[in-house]
Amino acid sequence: MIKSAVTVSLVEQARRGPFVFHDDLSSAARHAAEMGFDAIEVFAPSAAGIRDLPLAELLSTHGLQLAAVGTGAGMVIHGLNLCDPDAEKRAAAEVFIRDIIDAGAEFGAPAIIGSMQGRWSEAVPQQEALRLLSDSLERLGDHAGSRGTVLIYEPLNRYETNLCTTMKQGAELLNSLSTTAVRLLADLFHMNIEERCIASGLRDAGKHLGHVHFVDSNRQAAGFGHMDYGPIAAALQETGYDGYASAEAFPIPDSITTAQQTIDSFRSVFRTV
Ligand code: LER
Ligand code: MN
Repeated sequence: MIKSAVTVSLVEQARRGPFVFHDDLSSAARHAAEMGFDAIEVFAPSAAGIRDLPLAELLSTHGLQLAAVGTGAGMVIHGLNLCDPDAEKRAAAEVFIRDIIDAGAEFGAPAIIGSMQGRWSEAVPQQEALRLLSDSLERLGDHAGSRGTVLIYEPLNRYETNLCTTMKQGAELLNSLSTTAVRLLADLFHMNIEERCIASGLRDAGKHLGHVHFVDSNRQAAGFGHMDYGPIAAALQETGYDGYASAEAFPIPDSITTAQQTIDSFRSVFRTV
């Protein structure tokens, strides 16, 4: 059965980012639990930032799981990514992600690589960048596997990466790896921009699917845009997906309204099929 989650950002530099709750983990966890979410997804400044949180206590008090941890702070705070022309910066990006894999694994949660994948450029042409990304996914995937978890790779829309923008490209990339511990993240906002058909894109991801960012066409809460969720729920059910549908949406008009709208939509989309 698909489970519900809601995002919480603790990164000052991502204050305007698409996260439902910002800054206050304790209040976010309380609201998430009161509304009936199964889990929270945490976007923290670093691995140390995750370990400094009273996460174990909050999860236990509120009966929540940790759905996933983001790694994008490496990009937004330190400007790191896996396709940087500078080998030292690429290595630092990998260390940053590996540490977050370890911190998440302590709670059974996978880490997500989204913006940290970077992009190809004149300095690092397409084939070279894809090779760098594959090599990092091999190493980091194996590392996640050794910690009893998986690594989640997120294709992004064309304005945020030029590496993999569709689920088909993501699935091909994962098929080319020898590690079996990398999964795809289907973010419905990115898919709405890039896929010919969102349901077909989810079928392209198929067995590789490991996480879903549940959001509407305009990055607002599910139900506040023009996404057609019927075919999406049917495709997810067809692929046997039983991971999280995690709300990664702007807090418009505010966090609580966005979270409540999301859980209402989650119930009508996933609890009636
Ligand atoms: C990360 O999950 C993502 O989807 C990015 O577009 C957010 O900035
Ligand atoms: Mn996303």
